Amino acid sequence: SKQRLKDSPLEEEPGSPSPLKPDAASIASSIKYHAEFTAPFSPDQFELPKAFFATAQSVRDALIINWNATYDYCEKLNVKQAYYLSMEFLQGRALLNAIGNLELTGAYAEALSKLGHDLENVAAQEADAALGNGGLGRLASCFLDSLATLNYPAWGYGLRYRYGLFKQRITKDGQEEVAESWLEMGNPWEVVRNDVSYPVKFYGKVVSGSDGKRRWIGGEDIRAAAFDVPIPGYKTKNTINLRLWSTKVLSEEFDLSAFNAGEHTKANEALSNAEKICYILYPGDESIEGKILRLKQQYTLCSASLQDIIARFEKLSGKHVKWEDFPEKVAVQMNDTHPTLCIPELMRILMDVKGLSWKEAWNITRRTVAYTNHTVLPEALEKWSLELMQKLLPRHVEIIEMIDEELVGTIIAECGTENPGLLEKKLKEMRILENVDLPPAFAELIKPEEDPVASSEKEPETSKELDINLEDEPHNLQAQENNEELPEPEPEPPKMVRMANLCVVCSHAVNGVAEIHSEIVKKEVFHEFFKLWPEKFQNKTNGVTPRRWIPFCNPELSKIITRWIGTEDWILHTDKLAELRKFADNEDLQTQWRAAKRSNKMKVVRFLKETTGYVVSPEAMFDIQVKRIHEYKRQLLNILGIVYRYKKMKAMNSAERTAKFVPRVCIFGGKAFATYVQAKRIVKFITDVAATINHDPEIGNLLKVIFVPDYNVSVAELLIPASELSQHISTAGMEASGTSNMKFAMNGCVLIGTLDGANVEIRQEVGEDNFFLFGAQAHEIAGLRKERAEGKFVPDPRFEEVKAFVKSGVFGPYNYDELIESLEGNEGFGRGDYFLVGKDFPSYIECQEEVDEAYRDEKRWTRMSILNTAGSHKFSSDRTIHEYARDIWNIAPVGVP
Ligand code: HBZ
Repeated sequence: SKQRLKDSPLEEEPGSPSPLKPDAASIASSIKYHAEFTAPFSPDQFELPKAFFATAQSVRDALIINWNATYDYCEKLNVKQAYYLSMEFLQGRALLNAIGNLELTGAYAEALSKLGHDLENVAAQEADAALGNGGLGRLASCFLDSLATLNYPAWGYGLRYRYGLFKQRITKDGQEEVAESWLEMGNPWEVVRNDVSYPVKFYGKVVSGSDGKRRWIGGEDIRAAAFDVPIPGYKTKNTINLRLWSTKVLSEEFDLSAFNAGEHTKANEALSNAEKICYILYPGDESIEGKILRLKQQYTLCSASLQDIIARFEKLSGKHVKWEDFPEKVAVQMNDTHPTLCIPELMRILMDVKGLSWKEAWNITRRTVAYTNHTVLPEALEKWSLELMQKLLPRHVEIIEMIDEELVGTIIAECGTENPGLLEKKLKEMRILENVDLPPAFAELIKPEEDPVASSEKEPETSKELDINLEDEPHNLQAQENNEELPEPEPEPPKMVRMANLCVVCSHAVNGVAEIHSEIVKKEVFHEFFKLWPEKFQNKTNGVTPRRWIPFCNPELSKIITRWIGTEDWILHTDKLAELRKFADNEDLQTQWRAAKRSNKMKVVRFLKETTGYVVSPEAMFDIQVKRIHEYKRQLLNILGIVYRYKKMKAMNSAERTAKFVPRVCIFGGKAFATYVQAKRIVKFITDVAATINHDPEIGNLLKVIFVPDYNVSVAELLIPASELSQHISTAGMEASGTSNMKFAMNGCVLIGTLDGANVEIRQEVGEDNFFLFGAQAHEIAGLRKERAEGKFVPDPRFEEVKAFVKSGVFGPYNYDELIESLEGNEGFGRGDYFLVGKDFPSYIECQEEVDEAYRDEKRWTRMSILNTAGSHKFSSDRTIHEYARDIWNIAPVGVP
C-alpha cells in the first residue's frame, strides 16, 4: 500500500519540496502536536483512529489558511457568488482527497511512516460522510470540487444530519438498515461557527400590520447553527466553504421548573423537537409526522441559507443596500426541487422584512434562482399537501398562491378563452396548485359546466388524512346545522403544491442533466412551460471530478496515463486524455494497462473475501452493477441474465461450458430505500441466486455472483478501478443521466447499456465499437407499453424459460411469485412489466454473448478499455461547472493570490 502512494502521479520529485509546502518532517511534528493536544483520545497510545484524527487535524490547519484567504478575497472583491443548495452532499472520505489536492500525498505518507503508520491504513479509518443517497448527492460533491479547483466564488449549503444514509447489512432475509452514526468518533473537518446562526420559524399565523404588510407571527422557533467544512481545490489556493446547518433550540428553552418537578422529558421537549430535524437524511414519510419532519428539513435549509446569503449581501453592500443588485451578487442553484422553498422564503424576506413590493421581490427572486431537474419519473416529482404546508408555513402558502394566481393570468393571456378545453388542459398541467379552485377573478372567465357550489361543500380528503380539526370549517358547520341527509360525498382529490412547477415558474433557468434528458424535460415533463418560455430551458450534461475518480482512486492507471501523455496536466485538462487514442494498439501500453487493472482487481479480491467471505478469481472478468436499487435501473434484468447463463451452463458438460463461457465475477452493490418493498425483494433475490451459484461445484470459477454490502463512495473508489464491464441498463428514457457510467469509462471499463441518460453521449465519445448497446429506445417505450397493455406482447421463450426456472425453486424456499409476477400480465400496479425487462431480455443476453466474444480477444478488449478512458474527457465536472458558470450563474473565476 505504500507503493500505491509512492506511485501517485501527483507526487513531487523527491528531495525538492516546494518552498511553500511543508516537508515530511514538519508534517510529522504537526501530526504529533495534534495527537498530543487536539485529538480526543487517551494520551498513552497512537493507534490508527487517533493517527487518523491527528493527521486530519494537521491537514485542516493547512486548509484553514487557504480557506480564510479565499473567504477574505471574495469579500474584498465583492464578486458575484454561486450558492449550491442541496439536501444531499455525498462527500465520502476527505483525507486523501485533501492531501491530493494540496499535492502533499507523498509528504504525508512519509511523515506517517516516520510515526509508524501507513497512510492508506490511516485514511481507511475515516467514516464516509454519507449525507446523500445517490447520484444527486454525489453530483453536488463533485461540483464543489470543481468549483474550488476552477477558482469560482461559490458556497455549498446543506444540512448536517447526525446520521447519514443507513448502513446496509445483508442477512438471510435480505437488506437490513442500521443507523450510520458517522459523527460518533468526531468530525475533524468541520468548524462550528458559534457566531453564525439564524432563527427558523414553523406554524404560527399571518396577520396584517397597520402598514398593510403581512406579518408571520407566533408558532415554533428554532435555531439553525452553521458548521463549516473546507473544500480544497486541486493545485490552487482556493478553498471554498460547505456550510451545513444543524438545528437547536432558539434560546433558553430548557424548562428548568419542569425538570425539577421530575418531568424530565417535558423539560427537554423543545430541544428534542429542534434537534430531531437534523437527525437523519430521509426520515420515513409514510406518516404525517414524517412528512412534517421532511418539510421542516427543507425549510430549515432554505431559510437559514437565504438569511445567511442576504446577511452577506447587506454586509458587503455597506450603508446603501440596493436590492435590485442582489441578482448581480447572488446566484442560487436548487439541486432538484428539495430546496424549492427558497423561492417563497426569498420573496417573504424581501417583502415582509426588507419592505420591498411584490413586483420588486418577484423580479429579484426570478433573476436569482435556477433549478436543476434530475428525474422524469412522475412519482418522483415532489408534491406537498397544501393543507400541511399551510399549517407549517402559512405565509409561504400565501406567496405560493399569489404566484399561482399570476401564473393563471399568464396562461389565460397566452392561450385566450376561446377554446375552454385547451385552456383547462393547460391550467391543469401547469398550475402550481393542484386540485385547487381557480382564483375568483379567473373563475368568472372560464366557468365550468357543473355547479361549483355542490363540490365546494364536500369535505376535503386531506383534512381527514391530516386529522385537522374540521370543526372550524364553515361549510361543515353549516351541513351539521341543517341536519340534512347528505348523500355520501365523493372523495375530493387532495390539494397539492407541485414543487417542480413552482421551480419552473420562478427560475430564470431550468436544466436537465444529459442531452436526452433535457430533451425529455422540454418535450414531455414541462412541455407546456417550454412552449411558453423556451429561453429558460437548458442542458447541462453531468460530470464527475476527475481528481477523486481517476488519480486518487486509481493511482496505478494514472501513472501510466501520465507516462504516455507526457504530463499530468490531464487531471485538470481532461481533453488531453484523448491523446491516449493514438496508443490504443501499442503493445507496451496494453501490457501496462492490463497490469494496472489486474492489480486493482487483486485489491477487490481481498476486499470481497473480507466483506463477504467469497473467494473469487482475478482471472475472471469483473462485471459490475453498482447503483441505488430501483426497478427502472433494472438490476432484475442483470440477475435474470445471470440466471439464464447459469441454466445454460448446467445443461452443458464441463468442456462445453468452458468453451462457451468467459469466467465472470458478477458484482452488485447498492441500497434499496427502506420502504421500497420490490427493491428489497430484488436484493434478496440477488443474494439467493448468488448463494446457489457460488456453492455449485459444477460451476466453480466460471461464474460467481456477489452482492457487496453497504455500497458507498469508498466502496465505489475500490470497485470502479477494478471493473472491466459495467452495467447501465435502465429502461430507455428513465435514467436522467447516471454518473457512475462516467467514472467507469474514465477507469477503462467497457459499458453495456441502453441508449439512456449520459450513456448516449458516452457512446458517442468513446465510439460505438467500444460500447455494448442493446434494448429499446426512449421513443419506442410508450408504444411498447401500449402494446403490452393491449395483450399483444409475445415474450421471448428464453425469458419464459428463465422465469419458470426461478419459479421452480432452484434458488431456495423464499417465495418470488410477486417479483416474477411484476414481469407478467398486461397492466396494473406491480404487474405488466412496466420497466420492459421482458422486452429487452433477448437483446440483452445476445449482447452479453458479444461481450464474452470481445473479452476472449485480449488485445481487442484492452483497446476498448483504453478508448473508454480516452473518450471520457467530456465527463469531467470541470466542464459542467464552466457551463453552469457561463450560462446560468454568470460568475467568473477569482484566483486567490
Ligand atoms: O441524479 C439522480 C438521477 O437518477 C441520475 O440519473 C442522475 O445522474 C443524478 C445526478 O443528476 N437522481 C437522484 O439521485 N435522485 C435522488 O436521489 C432523489 C432523492 C430524493 C427524492 C427524489 C430523488 O425525493
